[in-house]
This record gives sequence, structure tokens and C-alpha cells, in this order.
Amino acid sequence: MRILLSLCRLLALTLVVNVEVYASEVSDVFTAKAVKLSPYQQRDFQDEIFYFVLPDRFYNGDKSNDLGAAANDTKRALSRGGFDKTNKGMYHGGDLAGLTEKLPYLDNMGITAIWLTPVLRNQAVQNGSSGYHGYWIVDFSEIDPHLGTNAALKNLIDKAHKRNIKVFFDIITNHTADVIKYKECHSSDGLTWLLEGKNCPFKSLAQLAQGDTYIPFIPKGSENLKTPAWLNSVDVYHNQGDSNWVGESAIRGDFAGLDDVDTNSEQVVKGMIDIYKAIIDEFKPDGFRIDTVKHVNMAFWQSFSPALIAHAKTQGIDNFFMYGEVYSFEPKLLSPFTVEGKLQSVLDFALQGALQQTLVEQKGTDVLAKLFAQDYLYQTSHHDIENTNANQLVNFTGNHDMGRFAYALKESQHNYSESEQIQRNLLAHALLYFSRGVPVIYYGDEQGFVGDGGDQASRQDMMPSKVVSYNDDDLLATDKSTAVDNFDMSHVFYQTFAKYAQLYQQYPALRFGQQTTLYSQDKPGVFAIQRVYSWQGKTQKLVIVFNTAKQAKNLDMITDKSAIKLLYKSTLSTAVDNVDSNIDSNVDDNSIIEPLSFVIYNLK
Ligand SMILES: [Ca+2]
Ligand SMILES: [Ca+2]
Ligand SMILES: [Ca+2]
Ligand SMILES: [Ca+2]
Repeated sequence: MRILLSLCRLLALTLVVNVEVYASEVSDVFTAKAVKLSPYQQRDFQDEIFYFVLPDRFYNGDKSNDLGAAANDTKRALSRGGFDKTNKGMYHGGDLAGLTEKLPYLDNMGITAIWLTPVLRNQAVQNGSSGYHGYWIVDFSEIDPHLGTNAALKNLIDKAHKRNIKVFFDIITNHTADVIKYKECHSSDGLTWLLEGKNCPFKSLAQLAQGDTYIPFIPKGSENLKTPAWLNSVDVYHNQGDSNWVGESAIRGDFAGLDDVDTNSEQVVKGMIDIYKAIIDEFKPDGFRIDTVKHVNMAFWQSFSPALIAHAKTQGIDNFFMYGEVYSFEPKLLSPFTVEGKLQSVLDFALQGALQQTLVEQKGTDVLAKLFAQDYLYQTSHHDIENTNANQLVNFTGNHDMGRFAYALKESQHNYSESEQIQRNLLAHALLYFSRGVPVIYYGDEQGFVGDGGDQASRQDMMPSKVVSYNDDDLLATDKSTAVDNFDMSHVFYQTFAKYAQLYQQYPALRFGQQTTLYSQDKPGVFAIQRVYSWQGKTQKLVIVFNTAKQAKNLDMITDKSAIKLLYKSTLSTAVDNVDSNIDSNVDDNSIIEPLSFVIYNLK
């Protein structure tokens, strides 16, 4: 009860009047017409709800491209093949045509922006697996033939824009496909390892200064594989061997053999800017997600980001937006890439970590409070890009590298029942939507996908799969498996995310509101935030109360003070077993936060 009183006191400081709760107003939320979004050209990044998808794993709209480049296409021979629907490391046939066909499915869930894994032309097969994920680019000027053509991508963007959905590309400046080899490590045809462990140990700058260098070479026949042509010179790469992820090697090492571009060189900075200016000119995307940002030197970003934002404006894309992947879980490691690096935003790995700690590991809600208390680190203003702040961070629960949140829940030492996994998953997503930052749904999460871990194990097919290790998964909240089509618009996760999207668009404070923590505790339980937003002479103040405990929590300030109006109360989608619902029956229902649930109040 001390919790509740503290919260009351905090609330009492901020407000006042006597507002009653009308049940009918609560139900209005459910029946409200879809809120009309601003046109995509003018819409703010903070208005978006993202869907992150690997096109190869989504839907096969064109079976004629499953093998990639045509057999007689000698120019693109290395972009042919790698198709095997039974192998999780190979192409599965999904493509841009399939994604275009499924736009209504995304639209109905309230998705307003799509983030595609890289779609530029890849080396199809490399070290025994394939480039189905898109991160092994050889040609930065055209679309991979497995996914379609440049025209197919333009068609996707055109159809998405007609639905007022934005399209963001995943781009890479850190590396290209693995073409360059080292004489000390590889045979002259590049196919055989000379060293134990299939690794070329990193050589530091100090070693290079002593003459201890690798001799890089391009195997015969591969001299002109890359486009643009300047990428075919070994001189534009670091050539220091494989990264061991620490110190100098984090920036200058090869990412498991992928040719690490010398982003310290002015020629490379200009070359990469020109590559992506051309992409903007040709396709007019709404923004970029940038891969492997922390493996590139900060000075590169300081040039790259303002140059592309300015260029996009010349192409009529005024709200062009870029967010980076900095694989770190501390705000003090993430924020320099916005504050110093001039990227507008980064993926909020720190929030992902906090969600895992609170909802998987059952740490206290103070973990969230401590995270958000560091939001000031992102606050800055640059003359050459828009101001950045924590409201623009990109929220996610899991991804194609670390695996799905559902997998973390399944593997938890707490042995959660399926119904509890469902409820924890939905609450994690509520925190994505209703905390500061822009939510991302990882494709398949809305269908209860779980997976066996990260990387390939988390990249299941939405179309019927032939991968045994996918099809034996027990999906959440459905009897289906991944062996069948999973575009089920009645799935409880899909339905719930659609409802979250409606709330998100209906209340501007959920998108733009300045966030303050009202209450947290050092164990699972209440986490209460306030979000305040003023526009056009109006002010909206919302209080969102999350309950991460398996016991209901009772907020008696509603019955006592009536200063807040209930806007939305999450319902237990399925009964959570093992929960203690020992609630005083005299208490007004609107002041109860069910176990693993949340409530949104309007603060007058
Ligand atoms: Ca296909
Ligand atoms: Ca290489
Ligand atoms: Ca690098
Ligand atoms: Ca499995």
C-alpha cells in the first residue's frame, strides 16, 4: 500500500480536479475509428510503428526468382543459387513481390513503417550458407535477384506509400561480402584455410608498423565482382584480419571474414555517401536503418549522416530518418552515436535488456526507472541535423540476431506456463508501444513465433516452412506450427498489437509525450510513468501504470481522489495461472492493475 500512497502523492502534486470514470468511455477506445495518420511525407518519425522483416522468410510472391540470377546471366553468376527450403541457412524464396502482396496484413495491424533487411545484391553462397539475410553485399546499385528487381522494390515502395506506410532500408557501410583473402590464411583460390581454427588473427596497427602485415589478394576470377568498381581495390579495406570484437579490432577487424572497409579514408567516406545518395535518388526510401554502426569510426558517421539527410531533402524527402544498430546495452555506449556521431537515433538495446531483466528474469521495475533516468544522455541539438532525444529511440523486444523475446521467456529458469509466457510477451510489447521511443514488431512475433535461439534459429518462415527445427516449435497462443501459413489476423498477439497501435495513434502523448517516472520498486510490481505533450494550445497528460508482478496491484488513488480518468485497461488475454488475484472486492475495479497487465489513465 505504501507504493500506492507514494504514487498518489506524486499524482496529487501534478493535478487536481474531480473526474469520474465512465465505463462507456473506456469501451469507446475499442470502437474508435482508426485514427487518420498524417501523410507519410509529413509524418514524424515518432508517429511510426515499425515492422522488421526478412523478405526471404516472409512470403514467396514470385517463384521464378527463387534461384536468384538467371542461369545465363554471367555478370551475376555469384548471385545465383543457395536455395534450399529445408535448410535454415539458405534462401527460402520469399521476395519483394510477396511482401507487396501482404501489405494489407501489415496495414490491418497498424504498421506504419517497414524495415527490410538489406536488399542489395549479395554473394549467394559464402562459407557454406547463403546471403538470404542480405548482409553480404557485392553490388550496391541493384536489388538481389532472389528478392526481385529494382522495379519490384519501387513497386513495393509505391504500394506501401499508397497505404501511407513508409519503407526503410537496412544499409551497410562497414563491410562487403567476403571476397578478399589473405596469403597467410587462405589458399590462392581462396577456398582453403591455411590456418587452424578458420580464423585470421587480428593484426594491430602497432604490428603493421613493425611490418607484420597480411598480404590481401582477390582470388582469380573475382577481380571485378563488386559494384561500384572502386570497391574492387584491396586498398580501400583495413586488411588486418578477423575482429576479436575488442579495442582497435572492433573498428578495423573483419566481421568473420567480411571485407572490412577502410572507413577512415576520405575516399571511402565519399564513396559510401555517393552509394547511398544514389539509392535515395533511385528508390526514394523514407529512411535507413544502419548496420554494424559501432564497428565504424565515429568521424565517418559525423560526415555520413548530415550529408545523406541534406541530400534526401533535395529529393523532397524532408523527414528522412536514420537509426543505427549499436549492439551495446548501456545508454552511455549508445548515446555517443547520436550526440557525437550525428545519427538521429539508435536501436535501444538498453531497453531490450531492461525488458528482459524485468519480465524474463523478474528483477524489480527500478531497472526500467534507472534506464529511463539516463535518457538525458541522448539530448542534443546539432546545426546540421534535427535535434535528437530519447523519444526518437527505436524500441524492440528481440531481433534476428539475439533471438525473440518469446524464446527468452521459454528458456527462463522460472519455467513459465504458456499462458504466463503469453502475458509477459504482451506486457513487454505494451512497454514498447507506450514508453518513450518508437516501437518495432519483429516479424512473426505477432503470430506467436518462439524459435530455438538467435541468428538462423530466429528467422522462421511466415509462409509454410520446410525447416524441421522451425516446425517442431510450439508457437504461443495457437495450435498452428510454422509448417503452415502464418498470416492469421485473428491471432491474439496480432489483435493485441493492432489494439496497441490504435491507442498509440489515438493519444499523441503516447508518441510525443515527455516521460517521467512516477513510481518503481526494487521487485516485480508497479512501474508508473507520466507522459505529457502539448500541441496547438492543448495539453495531454497520461499516466501509464504497468504491473510486472504475478499479483494484482491496487491503486486506490482512483477511488479516493478521482483525479484521473481510466482510458484503457489491458485484459488478461488468457488466464494467467499461478497468480494471486487476492483483491479486496470492495475496491473500485478501475483502480486494480491485473497481474502482468497495464492501465492507461488520463490526468486532468
Ligand atoms: Ca521467390
Ligand atoms: Ca575477406
Ligand atoms: Ca569496421
Ligand atoms: Ca525447434
